[in-house]
Amino acid sequence: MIFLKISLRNIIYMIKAIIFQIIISLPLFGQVITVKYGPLLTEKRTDTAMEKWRTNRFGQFIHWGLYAIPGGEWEGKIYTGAAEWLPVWAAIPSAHWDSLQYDFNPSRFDPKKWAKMAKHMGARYVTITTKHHDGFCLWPSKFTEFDVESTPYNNDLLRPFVDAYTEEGIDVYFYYSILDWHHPNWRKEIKSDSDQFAFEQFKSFTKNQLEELLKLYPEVKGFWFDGTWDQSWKLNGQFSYELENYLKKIHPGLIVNSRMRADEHGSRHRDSNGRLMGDYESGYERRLPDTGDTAIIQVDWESCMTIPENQWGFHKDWTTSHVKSPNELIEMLIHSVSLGGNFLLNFGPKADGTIRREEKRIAKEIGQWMEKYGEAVYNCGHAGLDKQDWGYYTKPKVGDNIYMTVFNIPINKKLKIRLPKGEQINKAYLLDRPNRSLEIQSYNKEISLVQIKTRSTSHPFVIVLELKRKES
Ligand code: LM5
Repeated sequence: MIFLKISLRNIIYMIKAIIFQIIISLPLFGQVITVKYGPLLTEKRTDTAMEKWRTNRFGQFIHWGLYAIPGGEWEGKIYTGAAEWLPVWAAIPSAHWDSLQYDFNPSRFDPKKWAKMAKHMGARYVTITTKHHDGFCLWPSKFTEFDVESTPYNNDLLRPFVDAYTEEGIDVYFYYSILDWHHPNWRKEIKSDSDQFAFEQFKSFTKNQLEELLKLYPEVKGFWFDGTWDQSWKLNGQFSYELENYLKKIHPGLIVNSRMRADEHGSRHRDSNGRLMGDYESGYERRLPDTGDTAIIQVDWESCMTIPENQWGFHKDWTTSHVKSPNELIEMLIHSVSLGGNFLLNFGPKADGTIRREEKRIAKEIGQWMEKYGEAVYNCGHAGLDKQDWGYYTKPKVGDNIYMTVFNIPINKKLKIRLPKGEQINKAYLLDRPNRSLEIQSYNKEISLVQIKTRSTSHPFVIVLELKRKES
């Protein structure tokens, strides 16, 4: 008995000691680390260029390059991994892969058609791969021969592309991968002085190309950097800081994603103190923040999404994964907007310059929806209300209305709303039927119910909610 008592006491003592240890070490977690090469700016940007980025909300991503030629197939074998990573999946030597440039001849490339399609889809910006991991450049670059100029096409693709989209009023952004499987001086890791020397050359090459892009296409609104996860780049936090600073100096208003940056301690996206670097968080690749993660609204962010599970560049076989439906994609768009983010939907054009039938159909269906309900997307953000199971709230930057985009119609046709204290519903109506008010029921002090009639379940729809302060 005595033995048991002592050991129980000992256990309690040990637990107390552990708790004490945790408590005294807590300030350590909150300790501020000195960071010299962190964010250029610690607040959200408030300039007009960034405001425009925020109002756009819906963008088109385009992955186009040599990988569109094999389209995921090499020597008779289909590789189900991402088409733009094919040289890795099929272990293709760089020289062999690079020779694809002699087959690159997109004779049916008509950027005006692309731009019209994007416009009809409702995209307000476009982000195109100027250089992906394989190093092939879609523009005629002075700094490499591995570019569109050295293909049978022998023409600048980017100039007519920028013109066509600009003509449609769509903002143009450039995707640029730092990582480079082609360049002799690129290094994944710095292991020796000679690696260090090579990488210094590579850094100049990178800076030169970016400067060249800004000079050739001054309309561009920003860069979407990728391929920055390797040790070599993480060791160069100061360089990425200075590069961001420099690019913004020579091109005022330039918008840069968080993926570009590391601080001098190698911390990426966010510095060692958790502060966002770059102008918006771009870590949401093929995923979205949870609907409950409302803390994300403190920063600008964007999610980029593929239509199949994981294909960015053109892949000829779309049967090996779930291909998202227009409604699923619309839901992801609204989900993003409801948390104050942008949604960048990817397209992978074919090697001949045309867009595959499935993507055209999806773009068209999303466009028909956007035509009707885009009001709930553009210039909208988080509404500050608790999410309910029927769908998502979004709120425009100007005005007091709130939009409810309904994806799931409850069996009782009553849409539950939990209002903040002191608020009540003034009116609710369908966005496409503004003259007919919907019936509101009060369930209790906080919860109201919007009664809807039968409505086709084939497409999500939008209800406008007008709130007013309760008279006290
Ligand atoms: C992302 C993060 C760490 C390792 C691998 C990946 C996969 N993603 C990519 O390499 C490229 N980013 C996408 C936007 C697309 O370009 C894809 O190829």
